[in-house]
Amino acid sequence: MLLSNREPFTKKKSKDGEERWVQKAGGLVSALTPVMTQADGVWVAWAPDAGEASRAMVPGGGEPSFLLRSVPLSQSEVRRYYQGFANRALWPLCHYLLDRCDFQEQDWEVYRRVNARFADAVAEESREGDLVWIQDYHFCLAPRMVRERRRDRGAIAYFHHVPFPAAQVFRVLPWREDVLLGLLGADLVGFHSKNYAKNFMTSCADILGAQVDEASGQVLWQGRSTQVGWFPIGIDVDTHEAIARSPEVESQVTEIRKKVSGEKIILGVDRLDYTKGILERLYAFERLLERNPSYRGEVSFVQIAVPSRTAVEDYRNLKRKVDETVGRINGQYSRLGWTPVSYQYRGLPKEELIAQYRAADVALVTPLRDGMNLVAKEYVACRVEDDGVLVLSEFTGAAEELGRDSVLVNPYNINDVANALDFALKMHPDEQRARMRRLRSRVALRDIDWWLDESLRAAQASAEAGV
Ligand code: ADQ
Repeated sequence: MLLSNREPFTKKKSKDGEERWVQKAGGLVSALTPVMTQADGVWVAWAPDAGEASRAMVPGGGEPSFLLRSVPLSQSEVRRYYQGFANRALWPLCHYLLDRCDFQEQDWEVYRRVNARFADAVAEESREGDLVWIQDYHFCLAPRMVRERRRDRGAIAYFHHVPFPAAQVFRVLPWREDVLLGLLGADLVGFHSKNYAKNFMTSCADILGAQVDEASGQVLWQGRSTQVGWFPIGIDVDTHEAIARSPEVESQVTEIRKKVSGEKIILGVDRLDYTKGILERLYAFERLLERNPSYRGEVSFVQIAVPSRTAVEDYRNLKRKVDETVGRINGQYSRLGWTPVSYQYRGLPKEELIAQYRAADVALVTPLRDGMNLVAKEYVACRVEDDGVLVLSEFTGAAEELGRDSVLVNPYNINDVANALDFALKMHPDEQRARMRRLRSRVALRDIDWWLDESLRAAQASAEAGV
């Protein structure tokens, strides 16, 4: 049984006027759908468009299906729980951006209420012995709430998709004890990296006074023990590779190369989020052009940003600043037949995105902080000819696995990123190939199925250990 903020399927009206459930894009949803159907599972999630709670077999229509239990939220709940506490308090806090945190008592109260509502739905739907797997920072309080509401002793696992900050940073949160106690309601708390797991355990020891055994990952609090582990999430490597090799993508790559005016392409792909370092990245590209006139007319930077959290003011401000910065760079450096920055503010269909990955000589992945960052792994998986260079922020979870063969940068250091771009653009094809081969084998080793198997096995084991 699964609990996530986003629903895995949405209802869409087709041309014939009939309503159908359509699977949402994303690796997690495609990996979990077969698991859920096989286990005859239940997925509980927020229904942004639904007026009332609903239960439906998805996708239905004779296909293998599972039960989707949708929980509706009022507009003011969305404002306080989702845009408020989740995205204006926990999100910036976990990404070390304290000046963006806005801690509102009322947001917290609604976050607590909404977590309880979801926990009620989980308890109602769960059957004897079901494993309940809770996803992400929207539901930090749910593990304990589910435990309190369930009569049987099925396992409860939680996975944190964003970084868990250093204890000194986490301490800033006014409701730090409640959040830790909420998480400790789980049998297993999972993170992307050893470092995040350590930060969480240190916070439990420092803030709660819990007994922690870092080596075995056990946190003991009031007679109950929680297992803490790290499971770096992966992507569906086989599908990415297969699409990357398809003739349709091949012809799209030719089109992209024709359209983009420079000889070489640098690519950025992100949700438009201040944690992704898009502005800083633009400044670095500007610095590259400023210092190296030979790149003018030769190199183009393609930034594709999918709109995100547009109801939150910080995100609207960021969009304005990105628009202005792109305008400034293009205004200063464009010449006949060459535009330095090609900026697209939209989500791309999977095939088109993969064609962009294939067309790019350099991927510039420079978040200020990122739990994992799947774009880095997708770029690598799509480089089926073993060429291309990944420039990667040292503050991503992905840097733990891919740091060695990418060009690692401090995204706050504009000169460092500009130098890294110069280095990447000049890298000899033999070196590119050697690095990319190693990166590709590392991404293939821990794909999405590996993550799923490891996480589920650890969840069962922690429950069986009776911790
Ligand atoms: P996100 O912050 O959303 O995820 P990321 O891991 O990069 O960040 O995943 C973004 C996904 O959206 C990728 O699959 C990417 O292909 C897609 N995407 C981005 N821009 C797009 C565009 N313009 N068009 C189409 N698709 C686009 C959170 C955490 C991450 C963690 C993941 C998974 O913040 O740190 O890696 O969850 O745990």
